[in-house]
Amino acid sequence: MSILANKDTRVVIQGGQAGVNAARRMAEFCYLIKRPLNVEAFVYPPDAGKTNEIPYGSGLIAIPVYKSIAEATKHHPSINTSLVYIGADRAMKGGMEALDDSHIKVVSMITEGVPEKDAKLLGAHARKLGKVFNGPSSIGIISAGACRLGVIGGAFDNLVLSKLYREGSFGVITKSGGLSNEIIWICSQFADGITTAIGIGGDAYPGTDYVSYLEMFENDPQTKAVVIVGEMGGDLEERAAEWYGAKKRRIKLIGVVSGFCQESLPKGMKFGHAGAKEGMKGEGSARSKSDALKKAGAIVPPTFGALGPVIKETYEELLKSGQVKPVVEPATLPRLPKSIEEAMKADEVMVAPLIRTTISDDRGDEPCYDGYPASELINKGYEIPHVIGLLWDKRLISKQEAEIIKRIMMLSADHGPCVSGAYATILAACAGIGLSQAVAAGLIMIGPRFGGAVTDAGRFFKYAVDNKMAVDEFLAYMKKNHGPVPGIGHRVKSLRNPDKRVKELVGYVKSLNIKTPCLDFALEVEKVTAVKKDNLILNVDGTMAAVLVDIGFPVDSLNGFFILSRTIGLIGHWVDQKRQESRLIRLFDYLVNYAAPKRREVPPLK
Ligand code: Q5B
Repeated sequence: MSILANKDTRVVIQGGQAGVNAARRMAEFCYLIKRPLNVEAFVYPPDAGKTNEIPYGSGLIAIPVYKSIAEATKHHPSINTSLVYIGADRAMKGGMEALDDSHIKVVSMITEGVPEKDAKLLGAHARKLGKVFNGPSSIGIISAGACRLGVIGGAFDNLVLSKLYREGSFGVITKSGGLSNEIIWICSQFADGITTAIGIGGDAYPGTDYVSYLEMFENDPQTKAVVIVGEMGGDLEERAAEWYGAKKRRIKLIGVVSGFCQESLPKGMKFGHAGAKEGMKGEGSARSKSDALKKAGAIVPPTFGALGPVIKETYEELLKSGQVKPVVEPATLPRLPKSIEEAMKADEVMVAPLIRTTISDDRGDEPCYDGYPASELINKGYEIPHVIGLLWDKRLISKQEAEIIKRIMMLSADHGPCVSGAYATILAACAGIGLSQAVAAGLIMIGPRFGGAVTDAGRFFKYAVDNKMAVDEFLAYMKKNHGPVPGIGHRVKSLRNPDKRVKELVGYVKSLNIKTPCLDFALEVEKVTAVKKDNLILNVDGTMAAVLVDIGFPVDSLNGFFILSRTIGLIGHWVDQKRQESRLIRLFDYLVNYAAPKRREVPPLK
């Protein structure tokens, strides 16, 4: 048996992420005791309609989130308990909502910092309704082998060490969350463990006092002794002593009160818990509380360190009298599955990686490009072209190569609003499309005719050079096997209207006196094609391609140079339209050649 939380406890958690974390802890306990998850629902209006995924063993359980307690209990009528983990300002409203629901009998509140007047109202309301309000600032309630409500008990390993997978004979009531785990552990090491442990919270006005819980333990035949851990301030311990001494009780009471240090400290010291206030004129002090407990017949160890031996002594007496039987521990216990990260750290699994990268790594404090920390590259004077070199070709390019790339990018960053890419981005911007999608619309235009001929131009010029082809031979080969020569031809540029970008780039590269076999070949091709038709010049794609192949960039990366630099222009066009608050574009009829059939009658349907 157990009190407050048992195998029939079905929980609604009022709270967001903090509540989800509590549910995870509760699921770990359910997994340990091989019972289904006892959390049925969440109430958290901002996430209503969604589900929270709670890990259980190696799986995930989807728990629905509702707007209100009424909605949660309507869909899950077996809910009888609420765990409240919402902000202190909303805690009273949430607690009241739970108390007022006819399904709910126990409300435990983890929330800290709840105003004292709210806590008093919640406690009084629960008493009026004959329900239990535990907390605020309560770590929760745990019944060994049956139910965990809240985060009490600590991590999974601690649950096992504290033997919470099966019932013992000791009840525990504490104000302190941290101490509750310690006392549970002591009961499991010096005796046979706990039945139920309750954190009542360290606030000045806990919703339920020791006496109410002592009554419940007195009526629970499995609980043979109860350990209460009190602290100075208030009169909960005195009232517990009064209750215990009032008549012969079935349970043994072991009491320990912290705060003797107060006697050696200057007056007016503040202590951790809001409820741990200095006693007036010796009343409410640790000593007077301990004396009251002793006088009532409770077992009071002289120091905190003597608590374990006292519990042990009590347990041995219970054994001797036959009130408890020695426990036989289960041979095996469920083990919480490790996460992949944990298992890998322990060298227990080998995972075949899903992807392989050879260019960058961000697992340290900053990204490393091909091994070089970004900040070090900056501080040593490297620039964007060097980053391109590292990420696209895995090499630290020279100053000269970087200068060529910088110029390529500057020359191809934009070519006005009329080219396919910019026009597409402008159309999208005017239709109200966002930056990334509008730029993507422009980028989609980059292909074999517009801007995306760089890679193929590089590939074929390189093929010709590698195979020592003559220009005529190359043109015949292209005509027969591939069609128009990529990198040759322009819609508006021609011998009469030369492309200054091409002249600029060729002029600069030639001035460097480096070997440029591809560029030389491309210029020879232009000499032949431009004679046939004056717009069949070496275009910007072809020039970039030839130069980049000459400085050693891999052919497959070449379109990237146009894509990267033209993205600068596309962003500019989007921002420009946005700045002007441009209206939706609709094509004028006079710009369309309507070659469709004239209007005619639709024949009857056959
Ligand atoms: N003919 C660029 O053509 C264009 C030929 C050819 C042999 C060729 C065309 C082409 C290869 C792809 C290329 C990049 C489609 C261009 C760029 C960036 C830009 C853009 C901007 C910027 C233009 C008419 C006659 C036909 C064709 C023949 C054409 N090209 N023969 N080799 N390469 N080039 N693209 O003027 O006998 O009449 O049937 O595909 O390199 O995109 O500023 O606008 O920065 O944004 O529309 O500079 O050259 O001519 O296709 O009607 O052809 O010429 O076979 O012969 P057009 P088409 P025929 S730079």
